Amino acid sequence: MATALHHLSDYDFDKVPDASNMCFGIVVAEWNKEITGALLDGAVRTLQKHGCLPENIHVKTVPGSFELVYGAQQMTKNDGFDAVIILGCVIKGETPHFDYICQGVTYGIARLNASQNIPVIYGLLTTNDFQQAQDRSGGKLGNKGDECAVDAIKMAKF
Ligand code: DLZ
Repeated sequence: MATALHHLSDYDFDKVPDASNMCFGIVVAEWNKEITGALLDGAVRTLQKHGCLPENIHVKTVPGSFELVYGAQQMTKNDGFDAVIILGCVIKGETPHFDYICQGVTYGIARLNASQNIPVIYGLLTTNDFQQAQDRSGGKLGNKGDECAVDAIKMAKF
């Protein structure tokens, strides 16, 4: 989680493996696309910073965060990927809908990680408001997309 003590884009560059022979799938939700587009930019930029070739980054969109589980499951069926990243943003509204979507995605991705051979990295922002989402998608607390890219490379190596 991003806190005053942890900036999402801060990491030790030298501890990240070389990604020049790796291939990644990214599933990104269209809901709150100003935020998810910024998460995607961060993830792609960081993968490339560590040597991943643009043609080895495969991006697919889904309508909303709830569909990220299906999208990730389809991608994990492709042996060519070393890791899959999901990117979404759920912002709390006036009803309990937020809780159901967040729980559904979280359990779904956890289940995929326990049952498939390809690691799935959890890039879901779950925020109380739009400002908190902006702060974590390239704003004052960094970019969750950067963090997910670094984690995807590390897990691919694992
Ligand atoms: C319906 C809905 C709502 C209210 N809010 C969000 C949101 O903040 N972020 C998001 O990614 N998706 C939202 N959705 C859409 C659901 O994730 C899903 O796409 C629909 O319920 C259709 O399955």
